[in-house]
Amino acid sequence: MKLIASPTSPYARKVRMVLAEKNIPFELIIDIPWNADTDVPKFNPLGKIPVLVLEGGETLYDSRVIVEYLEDVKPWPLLIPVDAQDRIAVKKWEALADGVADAAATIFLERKRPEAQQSPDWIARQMRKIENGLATMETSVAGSWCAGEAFTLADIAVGSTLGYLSLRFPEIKWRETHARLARIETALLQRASYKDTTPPPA
Ligand SMILES: N[C@@H](CCC(=O)N[C@@H](CS)C(=O)NCC(=O)O)C(=O)O
Repeated sequence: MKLIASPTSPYARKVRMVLAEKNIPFELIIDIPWNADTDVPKFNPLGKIPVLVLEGGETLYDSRVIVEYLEDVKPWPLLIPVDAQDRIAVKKWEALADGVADAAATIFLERKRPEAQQSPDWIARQMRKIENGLATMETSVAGSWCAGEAFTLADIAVGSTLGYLSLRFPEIKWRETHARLARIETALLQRASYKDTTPPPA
């Protein structure tokens, strides 16, 4: 299978980490969806990465669908709990982490526009999502890992988003203000799946 991704996308990093944790072989195709010559719309009508291309040519998106698919294909190591309540808790973590990444990516794009066209109110609204999201994550950490004592997709999603914040918003010193999240990231840094998917410096 092939994964179409960019090196900096937190959503693609989430999928790459799941593939690495499950030791599933894949070919990484780097394609930046913002480039004029991108092929991403040929694989995803929404023009977004990540896209997983299966052996028969079928394409899967978005990252949440892809990680569900990978869990089905190779359930071990288990990253999404089987128990319904635990499963929903982990998926909620994923939604929160992805939502913070969405807000961060929105600000990143807004700041690329000519200064006169940028909306400070819009940026402030997105920044509140980041701050509130981080605060909720911090108080929700339930044990050694985000969702309790087991390493799950929750930690992968949170780590991908924290890594993206460090890349694009180094001024948000989340490590200094969110001790539990800092502890989670320190633990993630022990794992090859996280270390090997570190985005290149901005
Ligand atoms: N919800 C999607 C978000 C994917 C996404 O927004 N990817 C960005 C890159 S980080 C993208 O491809 N943007 C291109 C565009 O919006 O046209 C997922 O989880 O896969």
